[in-house]
Amino acid sequence: RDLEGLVRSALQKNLFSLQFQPIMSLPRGRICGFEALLRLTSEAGTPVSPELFIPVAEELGLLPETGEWVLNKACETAAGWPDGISAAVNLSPSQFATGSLPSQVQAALTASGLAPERLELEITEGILLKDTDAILQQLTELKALGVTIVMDDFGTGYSSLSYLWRFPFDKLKIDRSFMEAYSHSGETIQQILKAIVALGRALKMQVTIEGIETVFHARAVKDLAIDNLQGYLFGKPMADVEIPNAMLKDF
Ligand code: G
Ligand code: G
Ligand code: MN
Ligand code: NA
Repeated sequence: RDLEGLVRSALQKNLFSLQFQPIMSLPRGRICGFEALLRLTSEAGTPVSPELFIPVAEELGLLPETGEWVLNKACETAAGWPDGISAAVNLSPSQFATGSLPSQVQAALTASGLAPERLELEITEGILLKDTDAILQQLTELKALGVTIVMDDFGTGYSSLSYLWRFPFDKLKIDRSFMEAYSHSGETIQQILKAIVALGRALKMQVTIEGIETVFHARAVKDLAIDNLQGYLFGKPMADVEIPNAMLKDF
């Protein structure tokens, strides 16, 4: 297939890029970081959706290498931001398969000079389904580097709760499907979010809600004592050069 060829040649042809979406910290409502999101643009200039190319890259076994590129690029970019602003990087299951992820992360930090406290690693529960011991070992090594481990898309999937005590997460990122349902099931969603925040607090984990698209959404979560918010209301993913200077202030 065409897409396969494109994905295969993308690193070599320099067709990958990163966009960065702001993450807000509460209660002050300041930007405390950006999530790095991988983008692929064909040689003809057509953007390819990550929902299409990431699974293909994963199938082709190219994600460990691509993921290493993402780590290096994200750290290098973030090192150019003020000290108070961190970068969040998404990791895929296959990046854990080689066992070299902790040394890759260490290398990306060293090469960029980025302080480990300014790097967050987002993983979904899909990562945790297989080879539990090997994953746990690597997460423990990663934590020892001083980076933050985030459980992404929390609340979806099958058994998120059992992962909470088995793995050393610092932060829960509540899946945006909850905010999507807010307009028609607001009362129920409020109660679920309250319970998740209480759970996070009890486990000494920070809590992020994503998918905040409107002022209505922001108001809905205002009293929940959430640590971080993310969504189109605060900013869409953008290239580093497009980030307004006002967003890159050191507080
Ligand atoms: O912007 P958005 O459409 O980028 O992202 C779609 C999906 O792709 C999300 O689930 C997101 O987590 C994932 N994604 C984006 N960038 C990366 C990346 O660098 N690595 C991995 N593994 N997933 C990513
Ligand atoms: O799975 P993950 O949380 O890493 O997914 C990140 C994806 O979510 C990216 O595709 C990003 O573009 C998308 N995204 C970020 N904020 C919003 C939002 O407010 N609404 C919607 N629909 N998608 C969002
Ligand atoms: Mn994410
Ligand atoms: Na998510």
